[in-house]
Amino acid sequence: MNGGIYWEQEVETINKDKLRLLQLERLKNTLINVYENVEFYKKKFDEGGINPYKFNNIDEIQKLPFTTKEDLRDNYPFGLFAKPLDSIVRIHSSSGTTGNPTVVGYTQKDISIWANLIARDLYSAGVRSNDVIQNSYGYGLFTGGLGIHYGAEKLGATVIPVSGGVTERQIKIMVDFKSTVLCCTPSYALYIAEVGKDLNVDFEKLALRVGLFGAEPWTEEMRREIESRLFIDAIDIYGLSEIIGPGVSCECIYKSGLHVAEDHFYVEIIDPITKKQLPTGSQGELVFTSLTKEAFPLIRYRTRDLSSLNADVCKCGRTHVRMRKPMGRTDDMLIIRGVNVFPSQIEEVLMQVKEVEPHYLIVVDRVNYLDTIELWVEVSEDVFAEKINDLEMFEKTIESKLYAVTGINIDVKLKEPKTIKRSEGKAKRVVDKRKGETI
Ligand code: DLL
Repeated sequence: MNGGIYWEQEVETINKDKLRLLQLERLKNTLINVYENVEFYKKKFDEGGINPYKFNNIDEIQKLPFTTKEDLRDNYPFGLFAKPLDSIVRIHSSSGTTGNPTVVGYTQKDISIWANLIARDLYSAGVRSNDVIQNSYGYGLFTGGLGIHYGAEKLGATVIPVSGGVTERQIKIMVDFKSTVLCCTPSYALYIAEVGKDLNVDFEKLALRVGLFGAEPWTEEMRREIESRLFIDAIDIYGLSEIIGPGVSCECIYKSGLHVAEDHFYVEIIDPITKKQLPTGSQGELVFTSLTKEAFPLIRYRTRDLSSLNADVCKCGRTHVRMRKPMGRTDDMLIIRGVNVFPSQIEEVLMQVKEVEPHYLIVVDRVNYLDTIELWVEVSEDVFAEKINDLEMFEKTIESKLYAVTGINIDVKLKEPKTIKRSEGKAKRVVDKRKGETI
């Protein structure tokens, strides 16, 4: 099965026609599964005049109804499960910000497909069975910890199930156990780098050589920061609990888009307003249909994540479509005095300013009926000591760079080193006081 550059060469390099046939077969089974076992879909299909037994053309997927996060919440906790609880072997859940949490379930077969997908991702990122994987994603209801764990074992690598947090211990383990691979959120990777530096760890001399980072948006600039601080290759891995968890897509060593596991998930990009499918290459909202999931199959799930697709064959030879690094979620978009801005646009600008640290917080408020936006960012220690008098001018310089990219006036507040809260999991980059959020 392995030994070369692919974990499963045949399916990773499958030609498009064969892939479409495979997807159609699997989609047909999925449609019948949801029609027969999930009341919600039976009702939707009947209302829409969809006969799952006669579905014969993959392009007709566009006629199928969407599934949204609200549908999941309305059917909390097990209403969308297509299998009875006695064949479900695992449950995960993600809390989100409002309403009921999202609950997802897996059969034994689902778990084994998921583990294989993660093994495939790790392999494509250059990880092998002789690697030592420090898994610093949180273990528990979050899919990151256990998802990566089972895949790493499937690959035959050595897994250290350290979970997130207790950062000094992370560093000690990394040094003593000679971890070669780090898996965690990109913001936590930066925090690990910072704590390591304070402890005088020379990352260049460590065995660590690659990281698989995901679960939150991160820019190319952030990648460069992580790579240069930890002396590793930083690979992007994407996924969401609703679809499976991590492993929906992942970069290969060429880091030029994330290969979607198209043999298990059918991907579309839609315009979030008109809900129409967009041609390959356009930016829009990612929509996934699971093709092999037994316990929790979803049809046309609207992720709210924004990206675009590239159908060209990658340099690595894999044929599965690649998605661009997600730039954020539709619901992350801030509307400031009528202008739309994404936190990732702000991050991109910020990471190019070498005197500041990659730790920031965006604070949005409304004062006298007018939106205000502040960007809190830490200056690096030497700059803080040296240029304490020039800080105001420095703030103005960053403000004009931000204006050039976003078109809005962002009030930059330089903060003393190590004063902005660090994250051990998903970073919270925005505090929107207009919504009653507090710092
Ligand atoms: O975050 C699964 C995961 C774990 C992915 C570990 C990668 C690594 P949820 O908690 O359900 O699942 O959150 C899913 O996180 O819809 C995106 O908005 C965001 N997200 C996940 N990966 C990326 C990424 C896990 N690589 C939500 N880039 C998704 C940008 C990401 N956003």
